[in-house]
Amino acid sequence: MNTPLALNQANLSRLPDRLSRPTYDRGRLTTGIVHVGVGGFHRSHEAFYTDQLLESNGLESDAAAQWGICGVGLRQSDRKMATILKQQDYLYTLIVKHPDGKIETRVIGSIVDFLMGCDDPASVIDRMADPATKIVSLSITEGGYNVDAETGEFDTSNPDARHDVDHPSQPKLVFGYLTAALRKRRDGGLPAFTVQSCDNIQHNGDLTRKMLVGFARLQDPELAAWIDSEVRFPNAMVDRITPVTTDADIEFLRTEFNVDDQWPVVCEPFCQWVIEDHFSAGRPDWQNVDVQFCSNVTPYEEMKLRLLNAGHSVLGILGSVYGYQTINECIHDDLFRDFLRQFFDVEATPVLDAVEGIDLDQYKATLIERFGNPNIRDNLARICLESSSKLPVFLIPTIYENLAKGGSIRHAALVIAAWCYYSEKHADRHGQPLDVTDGLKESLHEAAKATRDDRLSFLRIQQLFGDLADNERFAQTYLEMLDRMDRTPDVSEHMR
Ligand code: CS2
Repeated sequence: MNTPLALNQANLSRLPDRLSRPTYDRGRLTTGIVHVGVGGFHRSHEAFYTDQLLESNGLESDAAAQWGICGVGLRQSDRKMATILKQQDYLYTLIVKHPDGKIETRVIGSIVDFLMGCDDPASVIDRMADPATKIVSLSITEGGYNVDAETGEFDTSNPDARHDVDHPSQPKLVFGYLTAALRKRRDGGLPAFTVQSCDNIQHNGDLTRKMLVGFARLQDPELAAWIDSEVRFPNAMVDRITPVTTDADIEFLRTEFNVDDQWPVVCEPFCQWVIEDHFSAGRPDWQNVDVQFCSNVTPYEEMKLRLLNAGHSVLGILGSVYGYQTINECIHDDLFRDFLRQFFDVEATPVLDAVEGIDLDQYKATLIERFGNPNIRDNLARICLESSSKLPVFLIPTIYENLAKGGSIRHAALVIAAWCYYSEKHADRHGQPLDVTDGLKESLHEAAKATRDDRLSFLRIQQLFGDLADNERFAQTYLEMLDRMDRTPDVSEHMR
């Protein structure tokens, strides 16, 4: 075999024809979008949609060419992405894997630059403040919003937040960057950009506004008021399952296409983005490539968070303790699949608002099909990553609403009891160690260990569960599940 062709701009025209690639002139693109948090998800979603748009309009006008994306990493952990993308002229391959084995591949060209905030904060602030920038979008994970779990306000106890208040030009958190850039824009008489959250959080735009204004107020109340009135924060629901890239994916591109892409992205065919149409300074014509715009995204968000994401967590925790590795493995076990469907039907759906134009039965059936895609092999370790930021958003609201309405809570209670086991043992039921990554790993572990003497200690972690421990019905059901887990950690016994 020939030496693989490095993926970069100069080699684009030498790629095999079977590998789809940008035919638009990337050299004409300017940065209209600055995106903080370039991981797999951004590259399979916003960058994908934007690439589709650029491809579909062929850059016939200068207006179309204004929507290139500049990626931003704020931390050292973004270094690998920065280095690889730069080497590849910001090109990468999207590998879309269908359940029947069909694979579609495309080189995505919408990212045109990348900046590292920890190397040079001014370069990021200046780029955000540049008149060409119209949107700053974020995928910074549920935990990145710096919410004080007790008050729901901006968490001022975070040392990085305190640092940022006193060092406006050397920020560490995204809110420090946004504030510094918006200050420059206001002082320069420029309009504000839109801040577009792409994270799995209910009312992600409203939350971003609250956190950003909350931070800015600590620094400069007048600026905070300007941000509050000038910046638009559209709420949005984002969806595409994007597992972690493996060496086999890199190898696949080498053998299939003789191309050397150091960090391709794998994803499922399904893709959805529903956005409230409020933008401060214009937006790409994403509606031309199937992005949905609406006036109120709440029902879509709720449906996705409480079915898809909660469903992932249900399988993630139970499956990890059972000893499974991937979501599709769980779905191919009838017991797990039926348990998930029951959780959907009996606990999640009864407390969901109807979504106009969506048949929930169909949506749930599609989710089970998507989860079962044997070629996606989404790792349970990815799903369980930072569960302490996820469950309060994905699962706990469903429990509270069922308690208020007298609905079922048994499935959710088992998941929490299994999470307690997982947090104590960091191992599956056979004693095989599990790779647990969670900002609260230590406190979860301590609280889970303490259940030996104080059965409710885990459930009393208030920042996760609120006052669930004081709810008699919930506490009773949870204790029953905990006793069962003590009898045997074989969760399948408790799922029947
Ligand atoms: C997952 C999500 O992280 C998780 O827990 O549920 O990453 C999920 O795959 C995406 O939201 C799908 O759109």
